Amino acid sequence: MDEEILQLLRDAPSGFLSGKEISRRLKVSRTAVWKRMEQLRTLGYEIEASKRSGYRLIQSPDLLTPFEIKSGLTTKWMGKKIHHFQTVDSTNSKAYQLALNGAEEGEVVLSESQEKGRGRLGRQWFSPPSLNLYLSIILRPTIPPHQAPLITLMAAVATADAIRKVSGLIPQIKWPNDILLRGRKLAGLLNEIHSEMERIHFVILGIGVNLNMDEKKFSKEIRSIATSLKIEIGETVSRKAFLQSLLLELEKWHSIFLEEGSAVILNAWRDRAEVKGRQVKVTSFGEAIVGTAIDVDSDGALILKTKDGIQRRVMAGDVEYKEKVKS
Ligand code: BTX
Repeated sequence: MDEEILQLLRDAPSGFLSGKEISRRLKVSRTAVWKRMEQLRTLGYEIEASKRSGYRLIQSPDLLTPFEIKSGLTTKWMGKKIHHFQTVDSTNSKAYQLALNGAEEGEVVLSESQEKGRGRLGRQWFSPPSLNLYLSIILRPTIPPHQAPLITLMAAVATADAIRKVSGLIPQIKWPNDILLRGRKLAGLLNEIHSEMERIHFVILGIGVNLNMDEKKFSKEIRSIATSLKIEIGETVSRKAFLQSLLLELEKWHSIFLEEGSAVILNAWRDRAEVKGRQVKVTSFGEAIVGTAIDVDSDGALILKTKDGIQRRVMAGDVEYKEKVKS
C-alpha cells in the first residue's frame, strides 16, 4: 500500500491529494491512510499534511527500494527486476543462488550492507550500511567461456563512465577490476562465472562503489588506500541517481560488446586505463613479476615485458604501479 500511496502523491496534478480521495482510491479507511503516512515519514519521506488540501510529497529519501529505483530508471532490461535486502552475506552469493534457480538476465541484487562482502582471491570488501552501493547483476551472455574476462573489462568501463557522468571526475581503471580516483580505490568488481566447457550458464557481475563514506568510516587497514565519491567531490551523492546511471551505462556497454565485439571494449578500456608503458609489479599465483605493461590482449589478459625482454601473459593477479615510463 505504501507504494500505491507514494505513486498517487507523485501523480497528483496539484501536488496535493486529500486523505478522503486516497482512502477512496485504495479502498481503505482514512485512519489507515494516516497511519501509512506516519510510517512513510519514519522511512524518511517528507510529507506535508494540510487540513484544507490534504497530503503532499515534498521529498523522498535516498532509499534503494525497487520502487524508488524504478522511478527514473531509463534502461530497457537491466534492473527491471530488483531484489533489495537490508543485509546479506554477499550480493554475489545471493545472485548466484537466484541465477541457479532460473533468475533472468538483468535481474539485480542490491543490499544496504554485506556481512561477508567478497573481494577477489578470498579477500573482503568492506560494506557498512546505507552509505554505498553493493550490487550484483545476473547476465547470461552467449559468448564462449574464455571471453568471460572481457565482461569484467566491459563493466569497468561502464562503472568508470557512470562515475564520470555523475561527478565530472575522470577515474582510472587499474587492471583488471579496480576503479581509482587520485590513485585510491573507489570501486571494485568481482565477476563470477557458472559455465561448462563450451557454454556460459551465467555471469554474476558484482560491483561495490564507495559513494558517501567519510574517511573516518573506512576501517583503519584501508583508510589510506580507499576513497569515496563524497570525499572526492565534497558533497553527498544520491545513491539512487548513481545506481540508475550505472545500470544505464552497463546496459549500453553490454550491448556494444555483444553487437560490435570485443575490440571496441578493449579500446574503451585502454583509453580509461592508460596501462601501456607503465612499470608494474604483478603478483600472480604467488609469483611476483616486474616489468613494463604492454597491453591487454583480446582475452583481457595483461601482457608484460620483463627486464630480460621476456614477454609474459597474466590472466589473474594484482597490479602495483611503479612510476610512469615515457614511451
Ligand atoms: P579486490 O580483491 O581487488 O579488493 C579487495 C581489497 O580492497 C581488500 O583486501 C582491501 O585491501 C580493499 N578494500 C576492501 N574494502 C574496500 C572498500 N570498500 N573500498 C576500497 N577498498 C577496499 C575487489 O576485490 C572486488 C570487490 C567487489 C565487491 C562487490 S560488492 C557487491 C558484490 N558482492 C560481493 O560480495 N562482492 C561484490
